[in-house]
Amino acid sequence: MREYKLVVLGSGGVGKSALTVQFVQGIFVEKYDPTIEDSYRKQVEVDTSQCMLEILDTAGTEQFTAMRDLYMKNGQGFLLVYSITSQSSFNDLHELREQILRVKDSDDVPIILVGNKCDLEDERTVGKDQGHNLARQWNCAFLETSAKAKLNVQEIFFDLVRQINRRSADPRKKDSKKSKSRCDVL
Ligand SMILES: Nc1nc2c(ncn2[C@@H]2O[C@H](COP(=O)(O)OP(=O)(O)OP(=O)(O)O)[C@@H](O)[C@H]2O)c(=O)[nH]1
Ligand SMILES: [Mg+2]
Repeated sequence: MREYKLVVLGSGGVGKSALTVQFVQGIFVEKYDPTIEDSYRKQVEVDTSQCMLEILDTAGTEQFTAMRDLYMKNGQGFLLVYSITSQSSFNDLHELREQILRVKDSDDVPIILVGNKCDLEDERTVGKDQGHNLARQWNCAFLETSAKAKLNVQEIFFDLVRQINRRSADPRKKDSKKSKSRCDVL
């Protein structure tokens, strides 16, 4: 069975763990308990193929940057999560994406932009158009989700699996290293 290493990234409190636990266990975690690092395994069927997903739920807090390089290196697909109630969580994703592209040394990494907590419409500060625009700029997928209302939770994980499948099916995308000038190397 094919294995997929997925990494959930984003600022503290945006709902990375709630989305992961809702997907893996089908329950909504109401209590906020900041994560250090948790990993989950779940077998799912995507487009008639059995897949084993290994999901790394990371810490939103900044203390563990050395670890970040390592799990970015190992990860095959990335969920970049912000909360629609927090503009700063949206802004924080730029740096994370830069780090992913740098560590993977590629411009073409499976990524989905996730605007979580979309059940909290009254507290929204990040417009849906902002999410769409950023995804267009990054040339990546985008969905708004709610771990609480169980909206689009399965979709974001399945989308990443499909992105990874597409890349391995397309030989042109297999070696998409950034073109490096000699100056970069020296
Ligand atoms: N209303 C609402 N609350 C949510 C949603 N997702 C998460 N929460 C709540 O937001 C708080 C933080 O959620 P977590 O999943 O722990 O956040 P996190 O991103 O894992 O945070 P760190 O582990 O510190 O990085 C918790 O109280 C959750 O219950 C959602 O979709 N809607
Ligand atoms: Mg967490």
